[in-house]
Amino acid sequence: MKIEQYHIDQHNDSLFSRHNNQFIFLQEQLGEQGIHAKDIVKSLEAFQVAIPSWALGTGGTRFGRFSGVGEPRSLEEKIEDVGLLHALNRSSGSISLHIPWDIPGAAQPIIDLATSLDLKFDAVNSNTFQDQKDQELSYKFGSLSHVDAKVRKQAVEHNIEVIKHGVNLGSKALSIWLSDGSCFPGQSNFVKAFQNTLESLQEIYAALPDDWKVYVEYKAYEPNFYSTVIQDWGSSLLFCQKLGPKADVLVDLGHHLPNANIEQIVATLMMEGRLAGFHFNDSKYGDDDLTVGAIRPYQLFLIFVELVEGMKRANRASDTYAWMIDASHNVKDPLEDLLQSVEAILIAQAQALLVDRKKLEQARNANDVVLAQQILQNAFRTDVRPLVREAMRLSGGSLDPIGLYRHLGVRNELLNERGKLTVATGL
Ligand code: PSV
Ligand code: MN
Ligand code: MN
Repeated sequence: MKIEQYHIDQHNDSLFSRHNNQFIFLQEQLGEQGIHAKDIVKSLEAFQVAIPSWALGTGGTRFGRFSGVGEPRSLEEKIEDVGLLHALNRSSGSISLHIPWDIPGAAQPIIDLATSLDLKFDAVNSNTFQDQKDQELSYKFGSLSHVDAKVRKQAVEHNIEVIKHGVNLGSKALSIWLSDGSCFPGQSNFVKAFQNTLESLQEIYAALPDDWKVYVEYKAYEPNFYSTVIQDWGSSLLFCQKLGPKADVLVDLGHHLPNANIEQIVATLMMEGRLAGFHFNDSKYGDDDLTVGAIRPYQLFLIFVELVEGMKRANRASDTYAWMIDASHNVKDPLEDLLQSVEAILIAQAQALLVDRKKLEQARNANDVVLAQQILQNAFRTDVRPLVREAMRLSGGSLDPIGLYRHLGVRNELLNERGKLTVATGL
């Protein structure tokens, strides 16, 4: 299944007049406030969000997995699925692989396929949170932190292997998420677990090519429910500071304790120049991995207020950070779900770009709390969807990605090609 440009153009033609009216109206409204809609559209066009290979199949819960139809059966088909997303929204121009869920064979045909769909390879992810078939030593009691040096060595070697796969594909970063920790008080020596992990990470760090980065992801709990070795942004930052400039902190929205002020964490990490990027998702209770913006869109907006400010202060373009979706669940078509997530990210970014920073600073300096809140909420309450649509249209994408996806019967086509009982590899 391939979505051709003429499919997009024809569909856009039928929607253009309505869209254009909405865009021009909003452009005028923003113009009256001194905001240039076209500048925002340009920033949105440049913003690319990586798609994780493990989100292309229907996710599971620990109680069961109800697989969808036409799911990708191989890495090639996963790349094709991301190609469909990118054709529709022009904002999903890369794929993030999880190894060994994805084992690239010969690199060149994989690269050629990705290039033909205008895709790049984002960070590669290692996996030492599961035992694989034929694996010599078990990760049941940890990997990079394990009390046994032989297990740590095996986990380090796996990460180095993942770097090699990434180098072959043109990735530039390794993402590490450890499930290491303990389920019961007394089970683990916190200090030794930290030090073992640091030593292991140092070995991995030493194997990074010059132009590579390592992203250190933290998570407060799950699957270990008493302690995790890299439990929060402070621990992650500590590891990164000890490792060196190629290590930065990766923030996954779902990995915080309830009610954590994530936007403040983001501001602090950006102030220190140590934010690697994001795993976007949403949650009501824990690491729910729900569609981005589905539960707490205001929080997402507030995070983007800090991201936009931090990028400006550091004079760094958005493509120097790692933006990825890390969401997947069991009741939606995964491709439609990912389209919703990308749209939510662009909406939050557009809203954050509306914030009048000068006025906000003035209000803060005058301790005008009401005005400061108003400035943020006015931006948040603006319907910026015409800006997002315009950005997608101008970069060759669809004005209504999900509408076109349904209109073309993409899932049905995939069902015909791949069959009913396919099970995506991965989660
Ligand atoms: C763990 O919850 C996580 O957020 C990590 O990023 C993993 O790589 C990913 O989900 C898939 O398990
Ligand atoms: Mn994650
Ligand atoms: Mn997670």
